[in-house]
Amino acid sequence: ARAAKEALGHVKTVHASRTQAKPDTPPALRPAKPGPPNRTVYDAQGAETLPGKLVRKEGGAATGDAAADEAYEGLGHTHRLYADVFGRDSIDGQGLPLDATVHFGRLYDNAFWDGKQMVFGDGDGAVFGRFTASLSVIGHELAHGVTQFSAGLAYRNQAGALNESMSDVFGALVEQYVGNQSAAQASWLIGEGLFTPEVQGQALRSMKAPGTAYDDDVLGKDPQPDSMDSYVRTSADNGGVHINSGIPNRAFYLVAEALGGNAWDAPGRIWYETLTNGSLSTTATFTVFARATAAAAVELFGTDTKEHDAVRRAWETVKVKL
Ligand code: ASN
Ligand code: ZN
Repeated sequence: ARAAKEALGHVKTVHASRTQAKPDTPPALRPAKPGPPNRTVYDAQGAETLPGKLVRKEGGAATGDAAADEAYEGLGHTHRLYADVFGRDSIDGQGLPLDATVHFGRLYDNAFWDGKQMVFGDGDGAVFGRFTASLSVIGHELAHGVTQFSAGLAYRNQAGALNESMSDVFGALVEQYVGNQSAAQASWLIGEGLFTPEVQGQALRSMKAPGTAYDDDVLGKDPQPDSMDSYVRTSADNGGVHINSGIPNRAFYLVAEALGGNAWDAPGRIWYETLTNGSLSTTATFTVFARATAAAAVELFGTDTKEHDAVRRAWETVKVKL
């Protein structure tokens, strides 16, 4: 039960016209078109040594092992979201190989990014099943790598909750993109399908309604706040990074709800721009981040546009001062 609880705690494109006087962007400054992914999946075979035994490389046949094949496919889907929608080539924007290890440890109730690769446990079978079963979890872990190579948000206090929220946002977007779900159709759940039938709960977290994802005898009630009124001040979990992420998660959901359509379009572009344009400091607070999303909305869509309004209103609803 304690291990399970810990898991919850963690658990412009410019078209140059021919007649334009301005010269094209010089080749050295032009971002390279994203290439295909370069995935490698390893099997730790129940040990906690990384990376483990290589079981599938890019282009290799399915292994027949569900965890290994889910990891391979999930990394591919996530790479495709960044490439197709945001023009980003992998975790570092430069085609970084995607490495993942499955069957990490025994009855291991978690998944993580270790600074270099993704790692997935099998779950204890009582509370959690295998962590590769949820595409939003695979997208969440890969997004930790993207954050590391972009804004570099520190993993503590509000910056840490923003780091966690970035992973939930892009984890949710991968699932929606692959399922071709609009913001209105999406579940906005992170880690759906991870709990065994023994657990009273639908997922690790809900971005739409933070604090309602589960309520169980073993796990207790989902502790996520849905506005600054219930912000949790704690020294546990690096200052409650997996708890307070509920606040920026809901802000993203509210932007997507207000704008309708697909969340990876305008909302995703605004958040991606904020994360990657170099304007955030590594210790950004919720207010600093909120202002940066408003600035990104203005930059991409213009002042007082519906996108700019949706962003301002969302932060107002979750009571983050702009
Ligand atoms: N599943 C957690 C996460 O990626 C693991 C952790 O907190 N290190 O946030
Ligand atoms: Zn995380």
